[in-house]
Amino acid sequence: RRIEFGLKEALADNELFLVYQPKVEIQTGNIYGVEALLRWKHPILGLVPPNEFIPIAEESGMINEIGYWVLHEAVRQTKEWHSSNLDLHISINVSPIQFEDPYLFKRVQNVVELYDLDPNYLIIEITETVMKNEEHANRIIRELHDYGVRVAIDDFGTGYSSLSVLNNMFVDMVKIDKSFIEHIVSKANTASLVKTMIQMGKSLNFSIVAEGIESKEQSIFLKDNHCQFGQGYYYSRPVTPEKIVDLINKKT
Ligand code: G
Ligand code: G
Ligand code: MN
Ligand code: NA
Repeated sequence: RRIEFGLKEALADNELFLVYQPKVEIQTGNIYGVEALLRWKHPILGLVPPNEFIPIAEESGMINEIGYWVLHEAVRQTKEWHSSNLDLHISINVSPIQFEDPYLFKRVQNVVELYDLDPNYLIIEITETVMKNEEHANRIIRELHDYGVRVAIDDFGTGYSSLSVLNNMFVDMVKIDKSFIEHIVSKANTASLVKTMIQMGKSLNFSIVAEGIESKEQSIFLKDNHCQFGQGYYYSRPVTPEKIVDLINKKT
């Protein structure tokens, strides 16, 4: 297919780039870190959305190579921010295919050491899908966790994993899917569900990130209910690294 063909050149021709969405401490509004989100600017097709090319990269196996490019680039950028005294944490999305790689931990460790990043600044985002192979997932999560890299469960609530997954695994962060946040102000049952998830985070000892916050009302609800972190267009869309610096300087 046309996109698949182009994707092979995308890496070599520098057509891939990352944008970064702030992750905010809800109580203070301070930017705690950023999530790296992949973009592809095709020379003819223009900007191809990740929802179109990531599935193709996964089917063709190219996601591994692309995934390591993302890891390198995001860690490199984070070190650049650190050298200008911007103390940001970095979150990276890892595809379930990449997660199957038995050497994933080693590869992550290599990149962290190459750029001399404190591993505590790196957060790996995975979806509930990876729990299908529970033993393998557990081993990798444990290795990352022991090394100091944190693991977040992305899009939580949309998969089929049970609460026991969160209880038995070394998961450090849970991101409540935006389909829930969308209705926290308008639907009472969604509001209680989200409150329960926040409580659960407190008792099981992982932080909660609310995704897809688009309104002030939603942010107030989450603040009142002691949710720790938030992301969404209300705070900022994904932006260039330069824009991240501007956003932080404007705040201080
Ligand atoms: O910005 P948004 O349109 O950025 O992202 C769409 C989807 O693509 C999301 O599900 C997001 O997790 C996924 N995505 C964005 N960047 C990456 C990446 O670097 N690797 C993987 N595996 N998925 C990504
Ligand atoms: O699957 P994951 O959570 O990694 O991807 C995040 C996706 O959500 C990206 O496509 C990102 O651009 C998008 N996103 C971030 N904030 C908002 C928001 O406030 N509203 C909506 N609709 N999408 C958002
Ligand atoms: Mn994510
Ligand atoms: Na998500």
